[in-house]
Amino acid sequence: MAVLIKNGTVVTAEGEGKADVYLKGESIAAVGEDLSPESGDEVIDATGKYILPGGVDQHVHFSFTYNGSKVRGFETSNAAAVGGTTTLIEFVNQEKGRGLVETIEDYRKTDADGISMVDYAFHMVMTDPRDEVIDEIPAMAEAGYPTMKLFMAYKGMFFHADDDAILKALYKGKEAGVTIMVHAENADMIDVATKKLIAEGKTGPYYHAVSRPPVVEAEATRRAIYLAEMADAPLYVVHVTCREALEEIKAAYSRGQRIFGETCSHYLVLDTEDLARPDYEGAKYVCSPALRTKEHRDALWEAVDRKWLNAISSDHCGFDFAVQKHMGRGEGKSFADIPNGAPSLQNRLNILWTYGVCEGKISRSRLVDLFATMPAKINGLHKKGQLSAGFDADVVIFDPDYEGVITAANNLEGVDYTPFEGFKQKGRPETVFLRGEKIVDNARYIGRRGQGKFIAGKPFGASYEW
Ligand code: DUC
Ligand code: ZN
Ligand code: ZN
Repeated sequence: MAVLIKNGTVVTAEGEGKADVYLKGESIAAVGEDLSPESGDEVIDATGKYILPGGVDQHVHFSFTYNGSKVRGFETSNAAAVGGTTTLIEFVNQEKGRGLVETIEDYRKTDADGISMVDYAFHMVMTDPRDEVIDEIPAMAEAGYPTMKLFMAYKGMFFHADDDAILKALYKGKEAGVTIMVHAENADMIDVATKKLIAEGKTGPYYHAVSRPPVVEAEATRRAIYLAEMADAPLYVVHVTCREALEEIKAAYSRGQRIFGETCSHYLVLDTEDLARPDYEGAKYVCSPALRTKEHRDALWEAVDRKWLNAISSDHCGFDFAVQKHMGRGEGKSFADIPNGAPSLQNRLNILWTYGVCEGKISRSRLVDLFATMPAKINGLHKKGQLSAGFDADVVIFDPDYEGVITAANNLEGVDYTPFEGFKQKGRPETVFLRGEKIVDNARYIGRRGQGKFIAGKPFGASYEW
C-alpha cells in the first residue's frame, strides 16, 4: 500500500521547503511538488507540519551490565518509535574467549530478532583483543558490522581496553573500513580519584562527577587521537561532553586527521548540579562521562551547530531508580557502585527540538543532519536517514504546535524515571512510518513486536570520506 504525505514542509540536512512525500512499499518513491495519489493510496494532509527522516540513534545500550545489573532491552524499543527514531545501533560487548561475529550474532538471535519494534544494527565492543580476534575484524565488517568501540574507561572491568588494543584495532580496522570508536576517559585517573574520595568519606552521587572531571576526558581523547595518528586511521569519539575534549578534536581535524565525534542529548540540557539532588535522586544522573556545567553545554551547542561534532545520540541506558540506581547506597557502598547511564531513548528529538531549534541554537536542517542523516552515513546504513527517492520510507510527521511536559508517567522506556522529568516539550512526532508502515499514529505507538529488521552496515562509512 502507498501513502502520499501532502502539503508539509520537508526538512533535510541541506535545507527545507514545501513538498509532498510519496511512500511506496518499503521505500520513498518520490519527494516533490504536487504529487498525485493513485487510487487506493492513503493521503495524509500535513499542512503546518514538518516532515523529517526517521531518526538513527547510533548509541544505545540494551545489553549493558554494570556490577551484575542489566538494562532493559529491545522489548522497550517502541519508546524509540514514539520519539521519532526508526533505527537503533546497539553496542554488544564481546564475550571473553569468543569471536566477534559469533558474539553479535548469538545476541542478535536471542535478544533482537523478532523483538525489536524499529530497525537495528550493531557495534562491536572489543573486550578480548587476542591476535585471532584482531584478525577477525575484516570478517566482522563483511558480516555487516563495520564499527567497533573500545572503552578506555572502567579500570578493572572486563570491557576496559588499553592502548595496545586500541592501536591494534585502528591498524586492522583501517584495512577493512571499520570505524573505530572510543569511550575516552582515563581509567587510572578515575580509579585513583575514586579511591581518594571514598577514603575521605565522599561517597554520594555528586562525587561521581568529581572523580571524573573534564581533564580525564581530554587526556584520553588526546591519547586516542595520537593512536589514530600513528595508525593513520579515522577515529570516532563517542559522547563528547566538555570544551577541552572538543578542542582536542578540532585541533586534530585542522591538522588533517579524520577525527569525528558525537555528543548526547543529556549533556546538552542537564547539569553537574543534578547529581546533588536530595533523597538520593542524584543517582538518576550518574552516567559516564559525567554531566558538566553550563560552560561546557554552551560549547557543545556551538560544536553541533558548527559541525565540529556530527551526531547527537541518546546513550540510552535503562537502569531503574528504585533498585538499580540505589546500588551505591548503604554501608561500604559509594557512587562507584551506581550503574552508569540514564534512559533517554524516547526524548532525543523532543530535547533537540525544544532546547535546540526553539531556542535558536541549531536550525531544523542541522537537527536532521545530527539526528538522522550523519549517524546513518557514519555507520554505513546507506538507505537510512534521508528523505530522498530510493531511501527506506522511515518518515516522521512532526507537529510543531504541540506543547506538553516530559514525564516518566507516559514514557515507554520501561524504566521508573526519566532524567528529563518536568522539562517543557514543544512539538512532537505525530505520525511515524517504518519502511512504509505506520507505527505511530497521533503520537501513540501502534506497531508490532518484531516489526524491526536487522540492517547490515557497509564498511568505509563517512569517517573514511574526506
Ligand atoms: N556510560 C554510561 O553512562 N552508560 C553506559 C556506558 C557508558 O560508558
Ligand atoms: Zn561510553
Ligand atoms: Zn554508551
